[in-house]
Parts: sequence; C-alpha cells; structure tokens
Amino acid sequence: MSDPVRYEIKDGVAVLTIDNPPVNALSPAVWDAIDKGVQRAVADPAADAIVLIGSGGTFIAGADIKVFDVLKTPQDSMSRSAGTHALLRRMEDSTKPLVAAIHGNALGGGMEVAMSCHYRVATKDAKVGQPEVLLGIIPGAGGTQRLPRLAGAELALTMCTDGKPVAAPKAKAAGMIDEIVDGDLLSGAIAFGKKKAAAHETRKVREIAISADAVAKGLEACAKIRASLDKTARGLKAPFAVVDAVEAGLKDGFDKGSIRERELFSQCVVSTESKALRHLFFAEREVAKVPDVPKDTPTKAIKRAAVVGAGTMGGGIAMNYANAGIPVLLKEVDKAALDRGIATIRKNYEVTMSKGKMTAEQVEKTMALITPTTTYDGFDRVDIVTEAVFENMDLKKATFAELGTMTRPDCILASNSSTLDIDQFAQASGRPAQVCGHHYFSPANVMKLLEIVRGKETSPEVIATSLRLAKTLGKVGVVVGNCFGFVANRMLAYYMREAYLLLEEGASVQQIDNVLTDFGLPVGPYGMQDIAGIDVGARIRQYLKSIGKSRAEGPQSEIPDRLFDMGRYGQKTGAGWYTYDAPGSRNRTPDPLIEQLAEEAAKKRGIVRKPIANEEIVARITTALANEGARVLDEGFATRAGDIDVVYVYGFGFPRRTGGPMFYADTIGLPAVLARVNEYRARFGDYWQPAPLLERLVAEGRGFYSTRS
Ligand code: T1G
Repeated sequence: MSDPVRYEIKDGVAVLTIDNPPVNALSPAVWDAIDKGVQRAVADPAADAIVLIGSGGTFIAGADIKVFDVLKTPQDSMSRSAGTHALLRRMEDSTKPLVAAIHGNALGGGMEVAMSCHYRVATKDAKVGQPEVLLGIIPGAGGTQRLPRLAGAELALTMCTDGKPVAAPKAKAAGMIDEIVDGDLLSGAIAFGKKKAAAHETRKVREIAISADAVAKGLEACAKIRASLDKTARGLKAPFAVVDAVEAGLKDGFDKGSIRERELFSQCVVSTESKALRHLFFAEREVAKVPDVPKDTPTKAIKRAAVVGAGTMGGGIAMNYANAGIPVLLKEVDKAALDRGIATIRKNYEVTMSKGKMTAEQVEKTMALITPTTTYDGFDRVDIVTEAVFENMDLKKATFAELGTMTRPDCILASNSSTLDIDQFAQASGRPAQVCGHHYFSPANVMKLLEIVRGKETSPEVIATSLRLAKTLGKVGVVVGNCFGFVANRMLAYYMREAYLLLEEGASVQQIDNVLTDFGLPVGPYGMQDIAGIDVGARIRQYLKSIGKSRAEGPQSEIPDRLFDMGRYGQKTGAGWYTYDAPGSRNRTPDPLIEQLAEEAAKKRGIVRKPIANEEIVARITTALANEGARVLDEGFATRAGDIDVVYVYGFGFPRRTGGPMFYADTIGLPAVLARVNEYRARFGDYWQPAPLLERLVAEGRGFYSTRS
C-alpha cells in the first residue's frame, strides 16, 4: 500500500497530503503517517512551516469507524487513545507553524487533527464538526477539550451534542477557523504558513486560557444543555458523556479533562448503543448497493414528474418533487377532490412557514411547481408518474392501463401501493420494465424512507434511477422484493397481530403504546393507526378476505374492524383507538369502549384477560418482527438484514440506538429469540412458527450479521 500521507516541500513549506480515499478516514496507518510526516517536517531545514491538506474532495472525515469494532473492552480503547492523545500533543508541540488546510469536511477526528494544528484555513464551503454522538461515541482525540478553548463552551457543547457540522464562515466567526481562502486552498495555506513562520508565531490550542468568567458560563451551559438533553436524548448515553467530558475540562483543566474524555469515550465505544449506531451508519450506505444493479448502471434524468391521486399520500408525494425543484402535475378525478388536495398542500407549507422554515415567497415559488389537473394533458412530457390512488387492485390496474397509453415509453410508472402486487400493475401498463413500487410513508413529505419495490420485469435502469431519485428527494431508498406488504408492511402485520392479541389478553391500548414509546418508538401501534387511519387497514383486510388471504397467520382480532364499522377511523374522525378533542385534533384520551371491546373479543376467543408485563409486550413485538424479518431475508425480498433495519428505522422510527429490529435481535442473541418463538408457540399455538433462517443461524452459532452470535 502506498504511503497514505505524501510529503513534499513547496516554496519553503512542507506539504503533507493525506491520501486515503474515499474520505481520508484516520486509519491507524494514516495516524502514524501524519505523525511521522510532521516530525520529518520539523526536522527538515528546507521547511519553515508545515501544511496538512487532504487529497480528493475532503480534508478528513474522522477516524476510520470500522476500526472501533476491534475494541472489546474500555481498557482496549484506553490504551489506544493514550497513543492518539500523545500523537496530537507532538503535532501541537511542533516548533514550526502547522497549518490545517480544510476543504470538504473536517469531522470528528479530522476536526481534532485540525485543532491540534496551530492554525486552520479553509475554503468558504468547507464544514467542520464533531458528529461522534451520531455514532454513540464522543470526540475521543481531545475534541471535548480543544473545541471549548477555540469556540467557547456553549458552541462546543452544541456541536458535540447535536453532531451537526458548521460552515466555514460561521466557524471563522466563532474562532475555529483563522482564514477563509478564496483562491487555491494550498497556495493560500502555504502563504499563511510562511507569514506565521516569518513572525515566529505558533499557537497551541491546549494552552489557550479559559477565564474564570468563561468557566462559570461554561458550567452553566453544561447544566442547561443537560436539562434539554433529558427531553431530546432520553435513553442515550453519548450526548450526556460529552457534557461530562467538557465539564471536566472546564473544572479541572486540559490534562485531567483529557483523561476524563478518554475514560468516557472508552465506555461509549464498546456500548451496544454505539455498535448499533455504527451498524446503521454502514447499513444506510449499503442499501444503495443492489447486487445486480452496478454503480455505473445508466440512470434517467427526472426533470418533470406527475402524481395521480391528490389524497394525503399523493399530496405529500407531489410536495417532495416540488421541494426538490421538479415541476409536478397533480391529477385528481374531479375539481372538488383536487381543491381539497391542493388546500392540504398549501396548509402544510403554511405550517412550515409559521415555523420560520420557509418564507412566503418560497411557499409561492414551490406551490407554483405543482400543477393541479383533472386530465392527462402533459403526461406525455413527464419522466415519471407516481400512482397514489385508493388501495384497490382493480382501480390501480385501470390507472396503470391508462398510464401505459398516456405517457412516453421511457417514462417510469411507479406505484405508491403499500401492499399490492406490483407485477399486476406492470402487466396492466403494457410495459412492465418501466414499472416499480415507490412506497412512501405517511406523512410522505416528512418520512425519509422510500421503499423501492422491484417487480419481476423492472429494469436495472429503473431501479438505479429510483435510488438516485430517492437521494434527490431527500429520502433513503431501499430496494425490496414484491411480496404482499413488501418488507415494511409485511413485517408490520406481525407487529400489529401481537399488539391486538396483547390487548385481548389484558394489556391496555395506552400501556402498549407507552411501553413501546419508552422503548424508543416515536408512537405506539395504536397511536400510529389513529394517525394513518383505521380505515386504510380495514380496506386492505377486506381486499385480502376477497382473495382468501390474511396479513399474518394466527388469530385475527375483530376489534379494528368493529371500530371501522363504527366509523372510528382515528384522528381524522375524532375517534379511533383513542378519542380526540375534534376530528383532526392530535389531543387524545383513552376510551373505556376499547376495554369493553377487548373483553368481548377475549370472551369470544375463550381467554381470561389478566395483567401483562411490560417486558412481555416488548419481547412479543420485537420477536415477531425479527422472526418475520428472517423469512423476508430468507425468501430474498430483502438483500441484507441491514436493509430491513434501515426500513424500520426510517419508515417507523424504530429506535436508532437499537440498530433496528434485526440488529436488536442479534443483541438479544438469536438463541434467546428462537427460544421465545418456541415458548410462544407452546403458549399460543402453531401460528408461531420459527423462521427456517432463524433456526439455521442458531444451529450454526451465527447471528443475522454472520459470525456475531
Ligand atoms: N470511517 C470509515 N468509512 C467512512 C467514514 C469514516 N469515518 N466516513 C465515510 N466513510 C465511507 C462510507 O462508508 C462510504 O463507503 C464512503 O466513505 C463515502 O461515504 C477520534 C472517534 C464525510 C459527510 O462521523 O458523515 O472521528 O459505501 O457515502 O455522502 O474523536 O461520509 O462507498 O464503501 O457517506 O459524500 C466521525 C462520517 C468518526 C463522519 C461524506 N466522523 N462520514 O458523505 O459519502 S468518529 C463521522 C460522513 C471519530 C474521533 C472520533 C460522511 C461524509 P462506501 P458517504 P458522502
């Protein structure tokens, strides 16, 4: 392997270029090469100053995250981080001015390397940040000690707890960057270094004094941010550990603060929370890699779009296109329905505007990209159509038949169906290669997941174009196979089955919802149904009954259909599993009627209701998800277990700190998950069948993520 850091003298300055594509991550070899490079430059009579710069598109995107997997105990990490801290001190002790030249990103360890240089110059579009908490860790190379000295404790705490990058101009204003270079970055950095060398100036960030007043303000900021984290980071360790480390540095100084940082980092890096978040970091990037759709598969430019159906989903989908600057036709059967759809879209934008996230002018500009219509005029000029009509097979097939004649042969025809057979739509359109599913999640303009459903004949170009479009629309696109309910809703049926049965067995709607929100879900199953609409599920069940199928094996609770028959569709009707102040209101109250319905259902099934433990609720739900997930994987409807985790994290807000339902199962241990399936089978019946993949992995002593078990 070539040296990851190139060394050259330019105009009397030693230039160290870090070259470890794709993002110059700090692997052990890179750390070592930077260290050697700086020491060489210090000793090199031809060098008056030293510049550190990244090759390719960025400075340094942080430590190589993969390396953390080898750390098994806090002690492993403590000994490794001691070396890193010593290395950064050596850099800082350079007798020659050491300048970090930043373009692209200086994140995590990359920012810590930059702060161990005496000065930082950057291009104006560069970004700096400490995103470690997003990986369940904290800055572990002095960031919690040097950043407060450069930018003040308050900004340092914000940057290290929200993990968001800061743009160079703001970073300069805050003292993190010394100069914005307009022209060529390297030339600017060399000139800056030479200026400092001529002035015999160096500056060690660790020696920047913090006044007593600044310490007092910093400690106040620690208390304040802890209080807000109690609300926003419930159940997470890393954000609180960051505050502890910054506080230790403010109270006890740089050296003791650094030791405390290393201790806290070492505890975090071996935690399940961090393993789960690191897993998701890579899983989110893996989803874009579809085995038989190579990276260079040609894609189609999407310049114009159309959506058929201006209901809740159709309207949200049209907003996604408009938000991305893509003109979109929005078609409805009649003007009344169209006006309702457009009114909802405008209301959504006005809510965004009222939060200060859009100006009135931006609202008008975006709305102008949405063209309401009741005809197919203009459909012959669009690159993609998304069908979002009622979840009814005959209606969708008729729509695809029309679209097959109204659009250009190369136009992509996508369906927002959440459950139905894409291949039937494809046949109806007459050009199945152009047909796929684009399943958005409610609210479609907010939820980040796009389930891209691949039909039997969907072309690789359509898949590749869909993945790229997902990025353009700010979504995470996951390619899944065409089975009933695809991945998200197929597994959800088992989640809901258990939720209904737990209710009939004795748990209450609010107990189940509270237990699962404590587990980390944004909303429980009953709150979720009241948002999405009880009628949606009821109509799917009716369709299934008509084709002799059910969504999940086992007892089907009668309660949701009884609510449907009562016209209780949830928030939109003012009553569902809860009652609401008014139709459309989010303010809910438990309703004793549900208990009565549960009593009646239990009686019919001959079961005696009794108290249900919270642990049982979490175990039943997560086991049902993992078991059905194993089937989905085994049958090839998901490419990787990680894809399922990404679907659940982005589609349903499954808690990131668990890594998703499949990673969570591995954390529990598949032998324990299998034992639960078999226990439930003995307790409840043969509808609890262990998935063959689950049994195989346990027999082979493996986990969903291969050798982990
Ligand atoms: N380590 C290893 N691989 C990385 C990586 C990293 N830090 N960052 C990116 N990659 C890989 C990624 O998996 C992908 O691989 C490719 O690079 C391109 O990434 C000591 C402890 C920089 C904003 O958290 O946020 O420093 O899929 O697709 O959209 O205190 O990558 O092509 O095989 O995301 O242009 C802190 C992580 C680490 C930043 C670029 N740093 N990276 O986004 O490309 S912890 C981070 C990012 C640390 C210190 C601590 C983004 C990016 P592949 P990509 P992108």
